[in-house]
Amino acid sequence: MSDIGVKPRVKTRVKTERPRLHKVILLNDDYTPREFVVTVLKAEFRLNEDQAYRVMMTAHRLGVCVVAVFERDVAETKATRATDMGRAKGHPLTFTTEPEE
Ligand code: TYC
Repeated sequence: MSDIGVKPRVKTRVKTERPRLHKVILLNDDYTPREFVVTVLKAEFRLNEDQAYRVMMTAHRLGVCVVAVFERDVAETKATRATDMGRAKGHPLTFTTEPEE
C-alpha cells in the first residue's frame, strides 16, 4: 500500500498560554512609620484606607504581606516605584516581587 497523499497528523496549537502572574510583596521593617506605609499603598496600588491599613498591619505582624498580583513588568515597576517613594523620604520600606506558582 502507498503512503502518497496521506497528510501528516500534526495538530497546530492555537491556544496561547497566559503569562504567569507575579505577586508584589510588602516587607516589614522596624523604622518606616505605619502611616507612611499606608500612604504608599494607597498611592501606588490604589488601595483604599481600610485595605491599605490591613495590608500594612499584616506585614507588621507577620513580616510580609502580598499586596496584589500583576503581569511581571507591571509588578516589577510598581514594586520599584513604591520602594523608591520610601527611599526618597529616607525610609527602608521595601517591596519585592515573585512569580505565582
Ligand atoms: N513596623 C513598622 C513600625 O512599627 C511599620 C511597618 C509596617 C513598616 C509594615 C513596614 O511593611 C511594613 N513603624
